[in-house]
Parts: sequence; structure tokens; C-alpha cells
Amino acid sequence: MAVKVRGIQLTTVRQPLKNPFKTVLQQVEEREVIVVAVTGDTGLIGYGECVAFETPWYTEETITGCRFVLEQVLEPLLANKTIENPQDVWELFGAVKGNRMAKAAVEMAVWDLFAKQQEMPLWKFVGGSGDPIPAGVVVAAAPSKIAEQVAQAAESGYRRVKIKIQPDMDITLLKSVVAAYPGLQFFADANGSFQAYGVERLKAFDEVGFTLIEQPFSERQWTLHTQATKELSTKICLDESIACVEDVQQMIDSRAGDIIVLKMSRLGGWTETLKVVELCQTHSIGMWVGGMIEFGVSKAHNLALASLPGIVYPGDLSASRHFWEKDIIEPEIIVESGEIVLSDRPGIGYRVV
Ligand code: OSB
Ligand code: MG
Repeated sequence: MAVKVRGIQLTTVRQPLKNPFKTVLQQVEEREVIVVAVTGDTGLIGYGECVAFETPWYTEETITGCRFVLEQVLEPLLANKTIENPQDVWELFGAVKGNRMAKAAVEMAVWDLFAKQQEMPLWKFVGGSGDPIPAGVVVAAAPSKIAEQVAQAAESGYRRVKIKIQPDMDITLLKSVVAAYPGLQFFADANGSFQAYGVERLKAFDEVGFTLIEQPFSERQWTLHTQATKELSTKICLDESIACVEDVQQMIDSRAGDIIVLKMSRLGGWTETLKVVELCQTHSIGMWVGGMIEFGVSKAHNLALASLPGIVYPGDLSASRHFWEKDIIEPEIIVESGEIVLSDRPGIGYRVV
């Protein structure tokens, strides 16, 4: 069942975070995203969310650059087109280099629209199971606040906590936090901050008790990641290094990591992400779904992704109220007994308000 594109609408959403999100590279206090709405000839609307940041600290893209690319480059390519399969959007944008986060926002809206047209929840449309999704949260705070924020996460029922780490951190503090919650699973995310230190410094974190350490070195430092994968007993997980399916192949060939974190925005949308999922399954590479401090549209797509077979670790999948006073979707996403129940409604399963 083809979709004829009748309209494309871009809406900027800007909200302060409830608590500042502190990483080694950037402190995020306010978030701006662009919600992409694609209307089909049946009148149904699919939604995507462009989650590039204000400055290029996480990826090369920025929200201002994405707005330009969305308005001036991608919108004209999609306008009035008849799309036979959602996978065709990637080819439609084939002459546009890079700009994966901008492309992802449009592409995800088209996938939502196709699922809605077939009156199917997106998770079912992409081949997921309907089981509740284990929730996870990220602690991105000054060292003096880590223990308190982990306690809050445990209190709220989260089963997995990801702590942002950097080379100068107090290992004793991290060890005591992890040891205090035997029922919680802990991940660490370095956002490339060990790039000037090498593997020796990273080894000190091997004894903390993390399930995995995400992206210790910068995105092109394959050799250091290979060395870390070999020399640490904690599993190494790649985030920023993985922008496409070829990067996953590179990781496998060079044994530069054990696990990958999926982010549809970084990968350019569903089509590329599903290719990555398939490749990881073939090679028994563990996967989980990462967050981008995003609003409900993006979160809803992430939940559908997390329902796929092969997603074996809990993701950065938190409640709407974790970051926001009020999310842009209804009903809001809630975490109960450490899980998020998938919506049975068509497409992303939430109304955009
Ligand atoms: O490195 O995983 C990351 C947020 C923004 C940019 C990069 C990252 C993050 C997170 C996830 O750590 C935060 C979330 O739960 O949304
Ligand atoms: Mg990360």
C-alpha cells in the first residue's frame, strides 16, 4: 500500500530540562528539536523528531543546520512523491551526503505513516514483540550528585542506570555506588573522553562492576577500541563510532567492540537501523537502544526499536517526566515496575500535542 505525500510540516519544540544534563563535552540545560509531520493522501499523519543538538558536540550536525537541510533539501525531494515502501526514502535522499539526523527525522515520519495506514502498531510493523520494554535512565551529573541521582533512579523503579564517566573520576566512589545496588545493572558512558589517555587509564574502571563501557575513545580511534576490547574484562560498547552498517562491519572485523548502541537519528533512520540489527544478529553482537534527551515522538520510535529480537540489554528508555515537565505526546510515557508497556494503537501509538 503506497503513500502519496500531501504535506510536510516542521515544528520547532523548545523546553528546559528539569535537571541539567552534564557530560564531559557539554552541559545541556535546554533542548530544541524539530518535529517532522508527513501527511499522506488518506489524511493520516506520520511523525519523526530531529534530535541534533545546538552545537556539534555529539555528532557533526546541529539543529540549525538540520533545519536548513530539512527545509531546503529534503522537503523538496519528498514533496508530492508516491512512496511504495518506507525503505525507498533512503534512496530518494541518496544524492544528499551525510546529514543522517535530518534524514532520520523525515524517514521515521514516513515509517510511522506506513504503519498507521496499515492500522498496525509500529513495533509490529517492524517485526517486534509486544512485550513490555525494560526501562533505563542516565545519570549525567557532577560526581557529588551521582549517588543521590542513582538513589532516585532506583526509587523510581529503573532497573538499569548509565553513568557518564571521565578519566579523572574517583573509582572508589563509583565502586561504592555500584555495590550499594546489587539489583541494578550499571552501564558507563565515556563519550570519547579517554581519547588522550589510552587503555591504561580505562583499565582502572574495569573493577567497578559495569556491564559495559560505552565509547571510551573518539569515534575513529578503532585501534584503541580494539585494544580495550582485548584487555578489559568489562564489555566495550560503541556509540559515536557507529554511523552506518559499514561501521558495524568494521567493528566486527577489527574486534573493536562487543556491543553496539542503536540510535536511529545517528544512523539515518529505520532502514539503516534495521540493516544494523540484522548484521548484529548474524554476528551475535548484543544491542540496546540509546537516548538523545528527546521528546515523546522520538521516544516512541525508540520503544518500537527496543521491541525487536536481538535487543538484549535495557536501553536509555525513560519516562516522559524524566526530562520534561510536560512531554509533547499523549498519553505520556510512564515507567511501572521498571518497564514501559507498548501502545497498541497504530504507528507510534501516541497523539502529538
Ligand atoms: O552519548 O548516549 C549518549 C544524550 C545525548 C547525546 C548523547 C548521549 C546521550 C545519552 C542518553 O547519554 C540520554 C537519554 O537518556 O536520552
Ligand atoms: Mg553514548
